[in-house]
Amino acid sequence: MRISPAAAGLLKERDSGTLCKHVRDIKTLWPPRCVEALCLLFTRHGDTALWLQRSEPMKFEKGRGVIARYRDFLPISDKGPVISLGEGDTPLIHCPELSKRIGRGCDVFVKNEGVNPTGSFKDRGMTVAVSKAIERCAHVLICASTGNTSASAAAYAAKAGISCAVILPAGKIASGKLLQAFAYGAKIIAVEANFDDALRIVRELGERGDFVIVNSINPDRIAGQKTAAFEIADEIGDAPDFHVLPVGNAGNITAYWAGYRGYHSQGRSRTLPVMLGFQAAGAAPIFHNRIIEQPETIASAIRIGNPASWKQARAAIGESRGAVDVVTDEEILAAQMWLARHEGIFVEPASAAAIAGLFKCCDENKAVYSFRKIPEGSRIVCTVTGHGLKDPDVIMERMRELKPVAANLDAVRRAIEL
Ligand code: AN7
Repeated sequence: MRISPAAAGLLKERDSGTLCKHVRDIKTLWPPRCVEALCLLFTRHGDTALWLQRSEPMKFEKGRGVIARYRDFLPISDKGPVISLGEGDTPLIHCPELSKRIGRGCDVFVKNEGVNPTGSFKDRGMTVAVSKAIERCAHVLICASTGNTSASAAAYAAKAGISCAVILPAGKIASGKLLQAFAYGAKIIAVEANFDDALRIVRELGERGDFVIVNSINPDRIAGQKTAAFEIADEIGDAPDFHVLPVGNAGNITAYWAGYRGYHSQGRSRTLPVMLGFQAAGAAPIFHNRIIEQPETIASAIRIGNPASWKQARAAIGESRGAVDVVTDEEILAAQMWLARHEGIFVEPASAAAIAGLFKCCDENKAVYSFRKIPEGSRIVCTVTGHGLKDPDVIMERMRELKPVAANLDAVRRAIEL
């Protein structure tokens, strides 16, 4: 039987534990429920070595992921397993055209979370949640999702070699995200309900102890998502003056605020940003301060009527003297196209809510929070949360049908029309 030196080392270390000696019946050990049981199995079944190898230290420096970079700030011990796909370290892009819209010498940066391994910000929290789940000997992950959480959970479960069930509102998931969950091998369950009902079912299943919930009600998810704030502060050299982002289940705004506060309290940054969250007009429970029974928006990722981190989001907004506001579906789609065509950043509609929100802040009459009187030279960061290719359907409908032209220079020149 061939095993890597790292796996052998881990095995030796764990095998000295007392549990192994007490486990007798091999049948009760499969699927393995704890690392010690795995060690015992390992001695009889060579293939379990594969599982142990997953915990090997990363072989290359680049793209090692957020746990390797920020372990000291995360609930991950030195010896804990790390399940990573190289998430994080996403570009903070200076956007001159967006900056011009604000004026007053302000700088707008877009934190492009769409370039994470599964194309959304969820991977930051998922690497921590799944690593901790493995440490606690989980063997099935479960989540409710509007799409991105399910894609991310499915990918990290695949990397960890465990199962994943995703509970989705039927017919309301963007095609790219559903496709991802399927490709990564998750068990997909579509329910005749919205996200809020799906999350309620998941909470109940989680209470029975058979599943580890990897929605953002799992604090390990929030812990991992804080790393986006760390990256921004590390890159700018301080927190930005304003942070603009879309809000759905409100985990991300909670995590960013916790991240900025954590860095501030440790003296790693001198300032704290004003947090500005944007909900879709038809799915804006925090803005209206009431549960929305039937949320509706083209931005299916944030089609949420009863956010799990509602209170924490309110605290983030209150403590940072920020605001929550709404943007319409029309504003969202216009912002999505604008960002793609002026800055070369193609994001999904939910992410474009942040950009639509930024535009709204420039309009003193409509905005809850106006940028008209902000200090000159302010630094504004907008998080765009997911890649545009995940949700191609709306844009596809708008594209004119492509009619082939003859394969000669004249015909092609005429077709270019420039
Ligand atoms: C692209 O995948 O809730 O306010 O189940 O996919 O932290 O919920 C997705 C949310 C923004 C809102 N942008 O973030 C899910 C899910 C995109 C998203 C949000 C989501 P939170």
